[in-house]
Amino acid sequence: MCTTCGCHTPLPAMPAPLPDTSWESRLVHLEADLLASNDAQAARNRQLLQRAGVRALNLMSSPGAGKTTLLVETIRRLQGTMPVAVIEGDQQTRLDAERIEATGVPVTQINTGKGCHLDARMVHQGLMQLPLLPEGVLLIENVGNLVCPAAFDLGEHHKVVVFSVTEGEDKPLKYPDMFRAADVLVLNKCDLLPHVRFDVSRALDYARQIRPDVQIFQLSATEGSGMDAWVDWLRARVRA
Ligand SMILES: Nc1nc2c(ncn2[C@@H]2O[C@H](COP(=O)(O)OP(=O)(O)O)[C@@H](O)[C@H]2O)c(=O)[nH]1
Ligand SMILES: [Mg+2]
Repeated sequence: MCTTCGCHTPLPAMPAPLPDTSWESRLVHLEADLLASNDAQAARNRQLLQRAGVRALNLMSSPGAGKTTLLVETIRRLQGTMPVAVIEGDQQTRLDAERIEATGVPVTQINTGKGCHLDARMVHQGLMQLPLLPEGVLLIENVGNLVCPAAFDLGEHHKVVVFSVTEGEDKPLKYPDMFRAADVLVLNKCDLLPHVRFDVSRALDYARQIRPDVQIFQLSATEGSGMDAWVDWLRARVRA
């Protein structure tokens, strides 16, 4: 029935709705395509690592939480016991790669330019430049950022969030995607606890609210406390 005057004139068939071509909708599709293509490359990376017998860790944090320091100290403890290789991600410079080079292990630096995270394609390029030796570990340092790196699978076996005591307890609640994605949390700079207002149990409660099964290490990369437990865990994961 006609909805205007109430007569019984059959209404013309409604035209099919036009496809939603708004920029918001196109953006959502683009993002979904981008993540799907990233996931496909990440699966290929994972296969490559699996075949080579290499366990990969993706270290993420805000800038300055201590990822490179933790890597250098971890490498010092692992050297001579297993092959180690490193992919360094930063927007600019080779500064972190140089710090790793000084330890003597193979490293490749990826500069993302305007990009705020590593993606699986970049990591694949890095893999092509590194020796991947059986029963070894690949350590990937992501770009310092608590947001975007959480969304990009790189083909790693573990995502590690490095969270330092100078950042405030509330970061797990403010950046839940990152703290949900990471299966391992390293609470770094614990040597500074006497000097900063940071409630460790509250911070860890927040982290567990976001991810109840998160594996936690409390340490100081510079002073060395807590490093043994972290390195033992890493060794066990590589042997597993
Ligand atoms: N006191 C203290 N400082 C640390 C610790 N780990 C790293 N730092 C310092 O934090 C700063 C940033 O470290 P860096 O490893 O470059 O952080 P990244 O940006 O996450 O790679 C440097 O000045 C480090 O010396 C730690 O355990 N304790
Ligand atoms: Mg760094």
